[in-house]
Amino acid sequence: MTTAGKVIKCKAAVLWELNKPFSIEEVEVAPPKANEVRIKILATGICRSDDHVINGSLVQPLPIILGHEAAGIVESIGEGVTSVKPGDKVIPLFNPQCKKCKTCKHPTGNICMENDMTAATGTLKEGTTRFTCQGKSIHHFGGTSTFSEYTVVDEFAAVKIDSSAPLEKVCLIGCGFSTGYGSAVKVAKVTPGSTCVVFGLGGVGLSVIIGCKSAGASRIIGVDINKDKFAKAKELGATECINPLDYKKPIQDVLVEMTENGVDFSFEVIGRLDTMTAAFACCNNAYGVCVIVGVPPNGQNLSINPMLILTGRTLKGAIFGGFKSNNDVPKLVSDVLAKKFKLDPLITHVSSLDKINEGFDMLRAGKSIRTVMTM
Ligand code: CND
Ligand code: ZN
Repeated sequence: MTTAGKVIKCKAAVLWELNKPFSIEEVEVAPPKANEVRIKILATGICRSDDHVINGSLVQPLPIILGHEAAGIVESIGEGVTSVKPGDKVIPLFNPQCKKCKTCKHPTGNICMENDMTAATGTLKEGTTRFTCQGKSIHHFGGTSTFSEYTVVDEFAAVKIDSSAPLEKVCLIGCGFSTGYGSAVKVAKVTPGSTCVVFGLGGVGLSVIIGCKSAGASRIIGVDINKDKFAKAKELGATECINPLDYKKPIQDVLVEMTENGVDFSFEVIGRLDTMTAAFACCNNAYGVCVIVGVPPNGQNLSINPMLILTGRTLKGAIFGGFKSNNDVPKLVSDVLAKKFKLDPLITHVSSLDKINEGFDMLRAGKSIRTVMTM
């Protein structure tokens, strides 16, 4: 029996209020309107950015269905959709690529002007939501909302991937892996023989390490206050790991001493102002490049002495590893299939949507890297 054109009732995790657990609810998912795609989500990862919404660091309209790191199969398409068809394997794109806006036409810019992160409306482009629960309209998150068995996205926010891709693994290409890997290879442009430091050894930080290693860095220093993260970081390419709590001096001073006047490339992959300041200060004064990857707390400012910039350091940042998502996501999936890199070490737990709150508790307790919920 086809579901196309009909409302689908399914399970979703709804966030009704900040700092509260998700409620597993039966939601109604309306059929896709013109230029929209309804997707059956088969696997979705838990990323710290979702948690930033729960704790208010990343401001979004409530109630909302979070989740932005996923893979699924197209269930039905709205009028005018040409890039995907029912049955295609797809990855939803929280940082979409419409290919028509000024940013998409720029050779490197990747914050498509159709994105719903920078000024979140919580709706699709048409201006309304496709989710209803208990008679209330529920917002979309980043145009993806993957903590639901079915979701609807704008056509520009879904991309077809290889039909043989294992969805329970490549879902990480929807955010964590691509963000970290791209931050190293595409944003920082890590060079062979260089020294890198990565602050924060979660799923995104470890993916930065994978990128630094593949770019030929000879020294990769991991920094984390949770030493349980060190073994995996070393397995993936960190040459040494340090814990700021083991030193009396500020960690940037320790790093500058360890590396003879600072590192070539530093990455902040936590989302804190103090570690952003440290990451910037520990890169070489003449040519160091610092990349901000972590999502900072809402409405706060960094205070930086301009002298740090004047001598030649570069401070930059990127969403989604600087990748143009529609172009690059299918290639990254093919790279996984070609065994260019492995996603398995990043997946520490496989779970289900019913256990979403336990999954977030594990992330907060520092006990998981990525939990992938399969449906
Ligand atoms: P996760 O929580 O798994 O990792 C963060 C790591 O930082 C943990 O291992 C912590 O122990 C460590 N940590 C916390 N505080 C400190 C500290 N003071 N000093 C040193 N280490 C510390 O998070 P994740 O890997 O999922 O995400 C990391 C950040 O990246 C987070 O801010 C998330 O929102 C952001 C992000 C950005 C983008 C993007 O497009 N730029 C995409 N996804 C996630
Ligand atoms: Zn993310």
